[in-house]
Amino acid sequence: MTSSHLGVQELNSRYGIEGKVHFAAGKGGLVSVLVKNRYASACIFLQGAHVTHFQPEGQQPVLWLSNRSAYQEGKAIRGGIPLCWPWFGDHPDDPTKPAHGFVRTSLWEVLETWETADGVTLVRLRLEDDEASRRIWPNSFQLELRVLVGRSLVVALVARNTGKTPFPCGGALHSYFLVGAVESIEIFGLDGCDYLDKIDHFSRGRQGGTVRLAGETDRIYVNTADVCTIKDPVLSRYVTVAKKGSNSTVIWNPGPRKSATMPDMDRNGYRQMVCVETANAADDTILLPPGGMHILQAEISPYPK
Ligand code: TA6
Repeated sequence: MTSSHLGVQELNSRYGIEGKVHFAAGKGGLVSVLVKNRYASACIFLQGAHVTHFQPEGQQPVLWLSNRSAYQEGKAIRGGIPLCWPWFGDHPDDPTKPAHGFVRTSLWEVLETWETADGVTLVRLRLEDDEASRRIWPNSFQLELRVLVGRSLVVALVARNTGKTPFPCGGALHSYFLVGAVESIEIFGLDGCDYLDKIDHFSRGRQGGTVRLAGETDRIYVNTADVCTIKDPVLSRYVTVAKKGSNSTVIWNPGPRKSATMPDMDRNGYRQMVCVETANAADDTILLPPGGMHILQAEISPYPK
């Protein structure tokens, strides 16, 4: 029996770490793993291997999480770090397939929990293809999510092609960040980068200077591996998003109009969040050969002023 079908009691007996790592049936009965160590606390739902919370000791939460999210099987949680894989956005050819792929609503299994000598917590989760996934996407794969909870949060999505034919491998760590007021933040690291503007028919633009958001913003910055930094004067902090294995960075905020149409978002929820997503989208999607492996990693570090 894989651990994704284990009950909470069995998960705690196999993978719990006294006072540090605990499994519980969370909202909607969805099982989550709660991490608390000397540096921070975090929460990861087994559905979607979805990190929903990361809060360093003595600081504000770093990730934004909607208080109207549906916590039900098969429905993506709004906020935190949804995993978009094997494609980002709408399926390139078939609009009937789920946006952002299918792994963020799949049930992942626990591989390992572990504490390093200096008290950082590691959680490893796995997902493999099955009949259900092959009906949506006819490829054999193995995914592993590695989460390191310390002063920073490291999230690494390791994808392996376990089949006999190459497959296109796109996706994103679709990170939602808590901000004091979205209209007051600046995002450094994308100056001079080209982007595709989703709200203007994916027209191509070029970023001049820092990114400021006024109203709905939905841009795929392409061919950039740079670190992004969110400067938040209201919460008096910087948050850096350093990445590996990613050539796209997506910046998204739904703005008031779109936010009002989203059932799992407060009317004004958009004001306290911004997505800075570690992605491979559009032309940055890679072709993963049989036996190939790709790691998509974000290291999220808050720096209170
Ligand atoms: O990453 C930005 C985006 O592609 C937006 O266009 C918006 O659709 C957002 O993702 C959220 O998508 P979701 O399927 O989670 O509602």
